[in-house]
Amino acid sequence: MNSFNCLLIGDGGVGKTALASVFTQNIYPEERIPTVVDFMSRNLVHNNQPVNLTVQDSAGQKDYTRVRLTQYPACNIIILCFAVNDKNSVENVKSYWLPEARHNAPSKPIILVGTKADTRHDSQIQSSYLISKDQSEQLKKQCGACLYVECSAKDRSNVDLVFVSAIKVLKGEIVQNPKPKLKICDIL
Ligand SMILES: Nc1nc2c(ncn2[C@@H]2O[C@H](COP(=O)(O)OP(=O)(O)O)[C@@H](O)[C@H]2O)c(=O)[nH]1
Ligand SMILES: [Mg+2]
Repeated sequence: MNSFNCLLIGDGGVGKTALASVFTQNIYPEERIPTVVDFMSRNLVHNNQPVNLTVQDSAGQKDYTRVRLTQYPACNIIILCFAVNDKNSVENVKSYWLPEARHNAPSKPIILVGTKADTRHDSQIQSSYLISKDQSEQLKKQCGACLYVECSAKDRSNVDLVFVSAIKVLKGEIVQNPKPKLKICDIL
């Protein structure tokens, strides 16, 4: 069986744990459960072949950087998350997460994920900020990410797409973006 390991990174509160939990257990945690390190796994069938995908959840807080850095070597692919309604989390993609990922896993593929996509249409939540589709595509190019996927753990939209896309990238079914448009020295 093919076994792959993906690492979720991104600011605390963007919904990494909710994404991993919905994908592996179909449970959406309403409350934030602070994570340090967690592993979840799911078996699925891809192109008629069984695949085991381990999802490494990580702590977004900078206090846990040392713990998080130990998680990079085991992963095959990085899922870099921001929340579509959280400008800080978007800015931190370039200023913090991409440099950390590129330093600790220089050649591993990255999928850029915009979480909480439900906030685009939820009239109960008045988001003062929402990243535009153009801005997120631009960010994808700047990160050298192979894909941008927007999802919502809350309404379960595109959750499987995030992880199936990771499997497709790892199996060579999606061509990786050869070079990031921004060099690390431009980002720092
Ligand atoms: N509206 C919305 N809220 C979400 C979504 N995913 C997570 N949240 C909420 O955002 C908060 C932080 O989620 P969590 O998964 O703990 O974030 P993490 O710190 O990145 O692991 C929690 O209150 C979740 O219920 C989502 O898809 N949509
Ligand atoms: Mg968490």
